[in-house]
Amino acid sequence: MNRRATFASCVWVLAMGASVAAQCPSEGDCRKPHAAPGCDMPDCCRIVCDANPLCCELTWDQACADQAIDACEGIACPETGSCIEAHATPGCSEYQCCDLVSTIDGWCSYASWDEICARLASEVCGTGACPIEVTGAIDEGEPCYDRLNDGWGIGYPSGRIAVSCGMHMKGRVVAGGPRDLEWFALDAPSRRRLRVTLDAEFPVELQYLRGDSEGPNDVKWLIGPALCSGTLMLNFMADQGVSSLLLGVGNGDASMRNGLDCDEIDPDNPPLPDDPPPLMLFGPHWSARLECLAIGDIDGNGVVGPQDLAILLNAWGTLPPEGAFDPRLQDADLDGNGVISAPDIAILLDSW
Ligand SMILES: [Ca+2]
Ligand SMILES: [Ca+2]
Ligand SMILES: [Ca+2]
Ligand SMILES: [Ca+2]
Repeated sequence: MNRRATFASCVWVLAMGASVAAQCPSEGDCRKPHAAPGCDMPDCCRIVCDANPLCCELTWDQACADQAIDACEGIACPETGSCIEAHATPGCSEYQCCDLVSTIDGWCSYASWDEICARLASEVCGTGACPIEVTGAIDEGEPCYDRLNDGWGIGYPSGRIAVSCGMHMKGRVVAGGPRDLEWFALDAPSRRRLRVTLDAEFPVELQYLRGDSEGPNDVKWLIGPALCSGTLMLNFMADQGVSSLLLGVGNGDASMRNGLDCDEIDPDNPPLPDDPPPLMLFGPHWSARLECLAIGDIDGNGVVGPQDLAILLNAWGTLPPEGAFDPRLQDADLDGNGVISAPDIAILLDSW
């Protein structure tokens, strides 16, 4: 994750050519002269030919190659190397996949196609949009250009969606521009068990955050089911006090900060006629149901009974270290002290 922090400070703008030459892409390495016009890296080819049309009309001579080396630094699609295998060089061999992954994570075409890039490629390349239909839900009421429900982000007013048992909400997450997160307030006077049922058109990053705006905060888990993998249903314990469920775009490796621009016009900042269309690699819509379960209903079947007791006894002892990140491993720890022991049985029997 450290590489991203380093990368975040290197900002560059990729200028996309306004007109597209007929020969982009064509055969031939953009960085080497060849007889035929055009070259094999679509974005680079367009940039060079926009500046020097002869490169696409006549021949890709030394001047075109020099210009490519100069103008296309950081463009590495396509390049050698499988998109779904890590390699030391930037870019990969399938243009569409390379372009998609690099749009989400610029590191992949800038520094190296590492394991994170390869995993991202396996997850998103070749997967189309998976639109969801949501009926009967309350809209979060957050226009993409406003941050009404974004927790305690710096520079935005604090905002969270107040959660009630049985609530069904819908909304949109945008990842382009200032990153959008949806914050659900789970604040409660005592530890309790909840179920979230989630559908989303984007790869889901879900976190449980303990603590208030003053901190200290503690992100307990992060789960990223694959894109278009269907409905996610998760039972989990929410601690006593202030805590929040955070929904954003990302996967187990990282948050995604690009690829979902707003799909509505900002009245205060309308686009210019020549502006590119919004970048929508996935759909931005989500739907979330929140239900309250009995605290002893470990298997979430609606009753507290012998099966729940059996799960608790099977999990007896100290929680595994992964429990700090995956709340499902804490299901039987009803009092939240990190150990599954007699007091948890007492709580379970109390809610029998
Ligand atoms: Ca939103
Ligand atoms: Ca939000
Ligand atoms: Ca049960
Ligand atoms: Ca316990």
